[in-house]
This record gives sequence, C-alpha cells and structure tokens, in this order.
Amino acid sequence: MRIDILTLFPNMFSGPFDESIVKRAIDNNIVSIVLHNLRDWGLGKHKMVDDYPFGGGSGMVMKTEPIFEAVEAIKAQGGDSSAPVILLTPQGRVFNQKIAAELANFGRLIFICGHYEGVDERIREHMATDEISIGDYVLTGGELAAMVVIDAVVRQLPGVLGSEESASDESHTTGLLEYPQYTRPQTYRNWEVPQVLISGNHAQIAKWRREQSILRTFVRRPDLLEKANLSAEERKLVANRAVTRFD
Ligand code: 6GU
Repeated sequence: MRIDILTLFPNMFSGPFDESIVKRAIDNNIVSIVLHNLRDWGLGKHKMVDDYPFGGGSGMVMKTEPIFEAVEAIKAQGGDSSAPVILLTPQGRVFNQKIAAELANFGRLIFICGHYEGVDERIREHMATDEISIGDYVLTGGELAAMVVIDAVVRQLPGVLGSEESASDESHTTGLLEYPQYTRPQTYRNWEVPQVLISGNHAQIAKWRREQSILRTFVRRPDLLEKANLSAEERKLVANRAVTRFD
C-alpha cells in the first residue's frame, strides 16, 4: 500500500511512523508513507494556503487551488490515480474498525489534513471522495486524526502483525470487547489470576473468555452488544446476570 499525506505540518508525523509496528511495516515494504507539504503549493510569494471566509465571520478557510493542485500532482507521481482522497474533518463519518478494514483493501490512500475553520467547500464537493472524523471532539487539525486512521489501517495489512500479535480476538474485531488478560506472576499482592486460566482445560478457558467478553461488553458498551452475534444461550446469560463486577 502507498499512503500519501498532504499536510501543513509534515514534521508532526515523525515519531508515530518511526517506531514499532508501523515502522516494521515500512521497513518490510508492506506500506510506504509519503509526506507532502501543502505549503509547496501555496499561492504567491507568501505561499498562501488559507484566506478569509466569504460572507465574513471568524477564522480562516483553506484555499481551493493549493489543495487541488497538490492532489493532482500527487496522483501524477504514479501509483493508482483512482485512490480514495480522504479529507480528515470533524464533519466526516466517524472512524471505526469496519472503516479501517474497508480502507485496508485499497492499494493506495491519499489523506488531506484540514486546518483552521475548515476547507473551501469545493474541496469536499469536487476533490475528496471520503470524509473521516475520529470522534466527537475538536482537534487543532487533521494530522493526529490521520495518524490514528493510518495506524489502524496499516496493522490490518497482510503480513504486518505476527501470529503473536494476531488481531482476530481483540476488542472490536469480534464486535465484543476483549476478555481480561493475565500474565505472570500468578499471585501479586494477594491478587490471584482466575483459576480457570491455569486449569489447562482449553474448552473451559475458551468458554470463560467468551463469557467475560460478553459480560464486559454488556457493562461497558451495551451499544456494541446490540450488534454482536450472540447465540440464544448467550443472550440469556446477559439477561439473567445483573453484573456489578467483571471477574
Ligand atoms: Cl479528522 N479533524 C479535526 N480537526 N478534529 C477532529 C477530527 C478531525 N476528528 C475528530 N476531531
């Protein structure tokens, strides 16, 4: 996969992509991430990228021309020119695991990081093919949101996670929150690891984990449970249990 990022602050991206799993994916040529400084397409000797809003009001608006010309130049650099052009904006569809999986199917993604009071509406109408928000709060710009989206997408690409980091059980992949995990020591300050996990009975362990996932999701995220695939027996488990604690 090739990921192009159009931003006024390319330096913000050093760090998150230089460590850990994303770095390994880049080093293994599973993904390449190309940063483009929008300022390079700024207008005039001041390299202007924003301007006052027509109709008045506070704040500045990102101009149309630099973004159009930048995205056209980026597409012309090669790769798939039909790649999605994703505008990061608090007005976008709210990002989740399903959208991450959907984006992981493309060979190329182009991200535009919005700033100031927003972008000229013509960018939405005629350039962006998708708009994504990472939640209902306001960030100073789309950069952090782009990092979040890219991190979630890259770890879905085939070959990025080793078998030890496998994503199949984790929260949101199953539609349920993950079950409680423990590692050594078996006792710490009198707090014991649940007996079933050291029983060696794999069927019992699987059953316990599934129940814990369901009960935990019931307590913390009942909204997720409505969409989860539960058997009739599992639905009954939830209905019969007034849960006040997780273990
Ligand atoms: Cl994508 N951008 C900004 N500026 N704020 C946000 C966001 C994006 N998603 C949530 N808040």
